[in-house]
Amino acid sequence: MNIYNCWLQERIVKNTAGLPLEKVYAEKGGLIAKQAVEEYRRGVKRLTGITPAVLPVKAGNNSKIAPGVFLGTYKGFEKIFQITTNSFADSSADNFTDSSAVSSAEGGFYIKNKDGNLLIAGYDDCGLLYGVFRFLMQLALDRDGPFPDIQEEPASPLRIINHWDSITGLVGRGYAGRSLFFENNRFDYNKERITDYARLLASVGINRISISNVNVNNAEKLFITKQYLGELAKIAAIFRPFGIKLILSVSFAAPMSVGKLPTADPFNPSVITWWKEQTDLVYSYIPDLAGFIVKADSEGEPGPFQYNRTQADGANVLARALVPHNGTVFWRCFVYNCQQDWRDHSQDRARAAYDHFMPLDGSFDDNVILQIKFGPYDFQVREPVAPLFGALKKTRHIMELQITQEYTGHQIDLCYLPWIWQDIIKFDTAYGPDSRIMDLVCGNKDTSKLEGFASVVNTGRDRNWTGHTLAQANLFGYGRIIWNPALNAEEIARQWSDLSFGPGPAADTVTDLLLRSYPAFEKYNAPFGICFMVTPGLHYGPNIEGYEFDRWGTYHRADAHAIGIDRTPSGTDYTDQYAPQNAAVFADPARCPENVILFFHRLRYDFIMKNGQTLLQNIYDTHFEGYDEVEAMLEKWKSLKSSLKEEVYKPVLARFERQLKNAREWRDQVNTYFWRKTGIPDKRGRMIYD
Ligand code: GCV
Repeated sequence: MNIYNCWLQERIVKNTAGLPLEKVYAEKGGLIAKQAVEEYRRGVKRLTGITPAVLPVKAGNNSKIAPGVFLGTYKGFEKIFQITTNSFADSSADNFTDSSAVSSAEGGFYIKNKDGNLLIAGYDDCGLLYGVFRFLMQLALDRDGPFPDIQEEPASPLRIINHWDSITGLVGRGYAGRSLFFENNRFDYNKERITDYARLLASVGINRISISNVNVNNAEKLFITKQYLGELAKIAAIFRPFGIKLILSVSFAAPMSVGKLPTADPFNPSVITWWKEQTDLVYSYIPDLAGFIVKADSEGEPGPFQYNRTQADGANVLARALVPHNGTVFWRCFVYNCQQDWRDHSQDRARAAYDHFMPLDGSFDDNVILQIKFGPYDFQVREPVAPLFGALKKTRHIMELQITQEYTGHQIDLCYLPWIWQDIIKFDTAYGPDSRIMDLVCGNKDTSKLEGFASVVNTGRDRNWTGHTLAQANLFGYGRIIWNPALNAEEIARQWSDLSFGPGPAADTVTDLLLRSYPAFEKYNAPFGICFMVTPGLHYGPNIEGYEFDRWGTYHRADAHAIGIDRTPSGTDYTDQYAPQNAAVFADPARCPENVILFFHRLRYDFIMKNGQTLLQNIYDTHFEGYDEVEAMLEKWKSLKSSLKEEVYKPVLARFERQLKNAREWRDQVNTYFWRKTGIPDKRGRMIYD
């Protein structure tokens, strides 16, 4: 494994299917189609050593020419090979109007064996690019036997990466070195590396990217001005051939901070005009910009509340400025009171997103997309799925995930996230039939307004991109699972390990480690969905009462007898934000899924759980087990010493060693905390410190 190449390793494979790889016949196409041909050429060279000759596809009969791989479009191949693509959605079904909305047929492709040739066809140029990457993935997996026919369409039209990078070079919640794009208060990047990054992202289907933080600081506020737009246009140009469009983070108060107006009130005529003119300027530099992302009225970022306007009023003023350019506003729903008084039990932060946004369903313009964190809090190791999903009927929206491991181990601890994403994606919102998140995202866009996913990414300037080399699996897994939510975490782990290490015993071991990592992490972390027992600010390592008397609204309120917040109708009634069937399940401790039981209930420590043990005993047991599992994972990694290069083996070993220390702190601090509170010992007499 070469740590830089991630899942696009150079490795000679067998081509047992005997594919005619040497000749590639390419239909004439635009920028992205040309990139697809280039990716074919590079990829085949990387996997076989062959440099394919690129030849044009001729109209009419191609049967007399030497067999080869044909790259083109459904339309083109319909004529040349009489292949009908009825099974694919018709382009006329695309009734969206803005550049960020795409019908799921867009990006679709097929790979088909035909008379000794291999055809790779895209519904559009992006589809061709994805088809080429899918073909290369299949080739790299090096399976025996004939090359399979493959046909795919992305489940999620929007597949977004958000960076939280700052122009200083610092990456917000970044654990893989400095920013790929910025350093020292300016744009500073290696063009070749950004091209490689675009390739990696496109190879797993990413089609949108924002490169700077949603907390828009002073210099980044000026990104929408002439001072920086030229630089941004250059970045957009690197991503463009890979089918990835830029999204720009903007500040709601830009009319004041940038435009020097006395107000940012969305109803003020000069504010409306300012946004229009500024947006026109932005698009004169980047005509295919996907739009703006906005964090408003959240954690100190300005927003419409300041002017007694709603979130819809705020979003719509930007949306209207974007309409002439087919742009979209990605408006985040992370709106909550971060100045709460811990003494006040009447407020419940978990309710905030639904309380703010549900009454506005239908008030947002068509080119506004709400970006909603997957859970009601903030990317915790385990949270229920946020109740806005399934409930929103008239407002376009996407789900926000976090690949960067803010609360899941800082890319020091191994924590394979597709494990939790598959649970989220399979969650049934219980609004009628076919109402799992995966059904909603794949569903008819007239009835389901869930259009995809955005995720805060885990990459930086570290040579291996992700700090922990095995955390590459999370970036890969994000792309794969949102492309096809029917894939399970196990298949994805296996694919990533085989592609990265080459199929074989090392890949088997790595797959096993990935799959064990999330359950182990969850066990030694905050128990049963209680959330926020982390070190404040840093968010690594335990601090059981770190947020308990603070302003952030994330309390567990443990005393000598019980822990948790009652979020049922007898408490804050958060459960009522769910569809009735789910509300009933969550409100009933006997039926509530145990991995989130402490999110919904205040329970006594002697509450008996499904395994017949008390809650307290389960807390003790999971924390001992979590630590033991990390110990076993470390040993397993050591077994790979002789089969891996040092640059792969050693840094991961060092991380496992740190993870073990972290798991020990979690185990002992959590267990001691509850032992001190309750005075009830561990039934099995294991060591709990006083
Ligand atoms: C960009 C959490 C993080 C912040 C982040 C915020 C957000 O609170 O700790 O760093 O800020 O989420 O999603 O806006």
